[in-house]
Amino acid sequence: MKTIKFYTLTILIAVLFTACSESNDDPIVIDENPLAAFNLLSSFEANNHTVEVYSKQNQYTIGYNELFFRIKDNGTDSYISDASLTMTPMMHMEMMSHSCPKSTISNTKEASVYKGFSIFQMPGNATEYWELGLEYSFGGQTYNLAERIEVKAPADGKKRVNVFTGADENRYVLAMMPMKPEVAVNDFSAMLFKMENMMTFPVAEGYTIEIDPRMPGMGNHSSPNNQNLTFDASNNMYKGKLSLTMTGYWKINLKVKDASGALLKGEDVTEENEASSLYFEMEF
Ligand SMILES: [Cu+2]
Repeated sequence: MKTIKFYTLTILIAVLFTACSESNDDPIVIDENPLAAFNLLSSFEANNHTVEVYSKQNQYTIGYNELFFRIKDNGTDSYISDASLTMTPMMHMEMMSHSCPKSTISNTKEASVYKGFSIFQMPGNATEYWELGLEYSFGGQTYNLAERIEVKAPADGKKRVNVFTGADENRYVLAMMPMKPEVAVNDFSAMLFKMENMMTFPVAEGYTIEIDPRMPGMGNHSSPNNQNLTFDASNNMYKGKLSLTMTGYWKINLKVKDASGALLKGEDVTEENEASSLYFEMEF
């Protein structure tokens, strides 16, 4: 969103600048794509429309993916405003199919740009693949498409999503929110979903996610002033503070407790146990 706003501002400044400078004969090229700063991940042809999917990332990645959508009417070559969209990512595995945690798709300040997120739990492979289903409506009509997408492990191989069975026998998906780690006490957030069935992943509310960041390469030392992640109902996220005292490889050991304080998954880091079975990783 910030990038979109920034982009609108850039156009405005460009227009103002053109208006004020008479001596400049060079044509000012203004790219009209409000998503020009993002990566085009997919361009689906269906129903005489082109549906484009953009992301800050350059691939569909395991973990949290913020996605932006545009729908072009191929007949008029114009982008559709005020459409409503829903997405259904499906992974077709050899023995079964399942979806993943995902958001509704909402409008942005750009009338022809829509956004949402999807949290892929696993990558595709040679025989098992993800398909992105989209249903969209405008002008009183509803259209559908479903196209294969490539979901890959992140280029750095770091773990940003955990799928686990809790002590309550429920299945959960825990995803780290994207962040730029710094040597500082960082804002740190995650999303936690309960797997109700293969298709339904409601937000798990009111839990606690305890964090214990460690540097395994340096005697497994920790850091001071961390804050466990607690639920923020305003955006369905778990928020806390992650203290990183130096650059390098960090393992963020995790413990998830339910609303009553009962431990669902994860272990303490001790002399005998160097890591929790539940963790995120980062290196910077
Ligand atoms: Cu799968």
